[in-house]
Formats: sequence, C-alpha cells, structure tokens
Amino acid sequence: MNKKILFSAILSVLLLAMGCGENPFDPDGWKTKSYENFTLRWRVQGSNLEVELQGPSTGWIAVGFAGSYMMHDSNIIIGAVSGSSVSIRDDFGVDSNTHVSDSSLQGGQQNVSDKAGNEGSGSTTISFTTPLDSGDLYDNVLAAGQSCTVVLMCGENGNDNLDSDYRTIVNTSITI
Ligand SMILES: [Ca+2]
Ligand SMILES: [Ca+2]
Repeated sequence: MNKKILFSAILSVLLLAMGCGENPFDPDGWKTKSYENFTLRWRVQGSNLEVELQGPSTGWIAVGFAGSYMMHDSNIIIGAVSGSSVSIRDDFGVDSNTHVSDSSLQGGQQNVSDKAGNEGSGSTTISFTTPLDSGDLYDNVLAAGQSCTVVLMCGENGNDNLDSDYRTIVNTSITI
C-alpha cells in the first residue's frame, strides 16, 4: 500500500467515525456521541460503565441501553436536577412508551452509583456509574466493544417528575 492510499484509508476511517458522531480519541477512554441535542459520554472502567448525559431540558433526562424499539426492553437510567438535589433512578422499558423503576419489578433492584448532576440554562447533565453486568434482569448486559442501541429522552422544561411523559425521544446506537 503506498502512502497516498494509506492516508486515504486513514482519512476515510476518521471521517466515518466523525460521521457517526462518536469521538474515539479521548486519552482517558471517554467516548462521545452527540445526537439530536443530546450528548452522551461513556467509558468502561473495569467491570463498570461510567456515563455522563447532557440533554436539552431543565426537566428530567434519560438514557437507555440495549433496548429494541423506543424504550422497549431498554435499561433506562433517568435523572433530574433541582438546585443541589439530584435524583437518578434505575428503570426498565416495559414497552415502547413506558418505563418503570427496577425496584417495582419482581427481583429488580437499583444498580446505579456515583450519582451527580447539574442544571444549566435549557439543559441538564447527569452522571452515574453502573455495572456492565449487574445480574439484574432489568439491566441489560453490556461489554466493551459491543454495538448497542440507545434511547435518549427528556421531559418538559422544569418537569422533574421522573414518571411524567416525555417531550422528546430518539433512538440511536453506540459502541460501548
Ligand atoms: Ca437494576
Ligand atoms: Ca434497569
């Protein structure tokens, strides 16, 4: 392979990666996906997944991993910030439009730690850590390098009720 072809090949890979909205070049292992005014960052640390989500609402925001359509069968982590108070809950998408706390499902439990968040003008950011394999039926098993669907959602501005209807819901995919 001559240098010109090699350069083209590298450039193509870079453009492909950028085109997907994922940035694979963070030295600390963070990956980023920006999609429809949401920005999702994640990295694998040992047996855990560290996540930071920014969404376009001062109400609740949520990310769900490895579901099928919309919320269905997705391991959803939902959070809201009000002043210094941050509430983040480990949920599951029981159908395409409905998510409930894992704690309300038989055998389900909360598997989110390192909860933090803040609210800016028109947006909310939450961060948390969750096991790649919690053993909970309502948290889908993930692995580094795995391609996985994500659902991104938010509620109306100012609505921090985690059980209220979404204003926006989008599906995309990432590589863990
Ligand atoms: Ca759980
Ligand atoms: Ca869950």
